[in-house]
Amino acid sequence: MKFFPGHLEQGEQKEILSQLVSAIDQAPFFVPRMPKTGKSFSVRMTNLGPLGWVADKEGGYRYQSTHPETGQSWPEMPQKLLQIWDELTGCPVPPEACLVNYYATTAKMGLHQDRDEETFDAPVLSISLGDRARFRLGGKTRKDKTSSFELSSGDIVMLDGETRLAYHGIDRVLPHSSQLLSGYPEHFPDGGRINLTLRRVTAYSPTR
Ligand code: MD6
Ligand code: FE
Repeated sequence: MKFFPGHLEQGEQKEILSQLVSAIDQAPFFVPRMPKTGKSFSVRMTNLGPLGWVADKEGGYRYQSTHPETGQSWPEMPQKLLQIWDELTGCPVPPEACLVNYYATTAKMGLHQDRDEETFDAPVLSISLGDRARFRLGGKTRKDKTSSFELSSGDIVMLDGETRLAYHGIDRVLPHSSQLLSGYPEHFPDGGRINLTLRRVTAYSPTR
């Protein structure tokens, strides 16, 4: 795991957020559902880039090139996000999916592994915007001990190498701990937190 606290300055956070708001108008948040039970996630999601992660009762967890409700392609991945990926991962290929998670005040995310990708060679890069949250990180099995730390707006976490398949989740969001989302009251009336995870989905051949 690599942790880059405060990696993004406030101006950069605002730039990414304004691009996200345009993207959300094109690809609105949807409510993901658990494959077997059909139970809703408390987090709302959308995606940027050629592929997006979706979850529903019928089709399970998967990547697809279109929004599950509008049927439209996902909005383009902003150049700024591609730059951050290049700079921090050193991965020879670009990310194909940027999953956008929106947490209103009481949303959380259970302990999970990110394992729906075809390759685990590339890291997953996670960018936090808005309210602070308690992030929990464990090991490769659900039984491994976990520890938690706080993520603030502008922080970046990279799950790579041994931690690429580590269990992780969000215990809770600290309501009103950031002002960043208050610039868009019609989109985020009660503030909240946005997390972006950049992923490589398809396999690639190593460059030497
Ligand atoms: C979140 N993050 O921070 C949820 N996944 O809201 C993730 O699920 C995550 O932070 C893969 C790698 C890093 C992450
Ligand atoms: Fe994850």
